[in-house]
Amino acid sequence: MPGVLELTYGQHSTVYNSISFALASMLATFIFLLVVMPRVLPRYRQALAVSALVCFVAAYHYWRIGNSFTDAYVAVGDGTPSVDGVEQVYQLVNGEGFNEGYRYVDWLLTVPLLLFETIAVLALAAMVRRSLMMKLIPAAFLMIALGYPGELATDNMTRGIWGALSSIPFAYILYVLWVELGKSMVTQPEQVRKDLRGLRLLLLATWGVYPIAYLLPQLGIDGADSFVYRQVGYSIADVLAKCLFGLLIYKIAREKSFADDESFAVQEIKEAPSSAGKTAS
Ligand SMILES: *C/C=C(C)/C=C/C=C(C)/C=C/C1=C(C)CCCC1(C)C
Repeated sequence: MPGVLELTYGQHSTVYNSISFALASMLATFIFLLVVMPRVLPRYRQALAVSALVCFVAAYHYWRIGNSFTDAYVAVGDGTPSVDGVEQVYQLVNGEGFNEGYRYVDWLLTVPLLLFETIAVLALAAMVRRSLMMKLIPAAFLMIALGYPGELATDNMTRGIWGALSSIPFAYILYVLWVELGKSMVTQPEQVRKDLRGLRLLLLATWGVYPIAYLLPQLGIDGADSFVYRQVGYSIADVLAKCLFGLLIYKIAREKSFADDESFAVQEIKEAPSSAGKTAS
């Protein structure tokens, strides 16, 4: 799949920088989540560990995506934005082009893990958790597998059909999560309930970016612009859906740790340095 044949200097750096930003965010969040793991009760550590894993897997793939991008497009000229008044361009040099496959492999791994961490932080009964995962994971696989052929397609018709098919399991996942998070909110302390509401909105808002970025050609944005917006859209959505989401999972896990076990809060205050007292956030 040759893809876009030429990028301007500005387009090239926009994509390059968004990939680099995503890679840095994933690595930083990965380390942060590992470091703060002891700050929640053991029953919530699995959610943080999985969240950290998501960021690690995504960081690895962003590194591969970055390499694929710099290998695929090479500057024509001496590397400055403008050569003899003519704007520098980057041209596709190899037949295989930029490999969009890394993103799909990444989603195939990270989307089920994100669903898992969301369910894990709720600390539901084992039976409920199991039945939820049995619904959500196959739907996630189906959503991504059905999207991929359309991503490779060069005509809008084929892209649209696969996109529409992929949207069916997508809608199902959002529906199940929305209802299930709603149900579990009833039994949560006030602050946790607020954060779960935020988590649900963040999920809806960020996951919604993917199909929009995918369907840009259908919305009349074509060629290199469509490629650039899509790469930036996917990258920003990934940072919000994995890093920010992971931080929110941590916040909820911490609040639930305090709510579940008073002695946990007391112990934290004792261990804190002199300015204790207001350590509970
Ligand atoms: C960390 C990565 C995440 C959360 C990826 C999520 C990806 C999606 C929700 C993708 C959805 C798609 C559709 C609903 C239709 C078009 C094809 C996809 C795969 C882009």
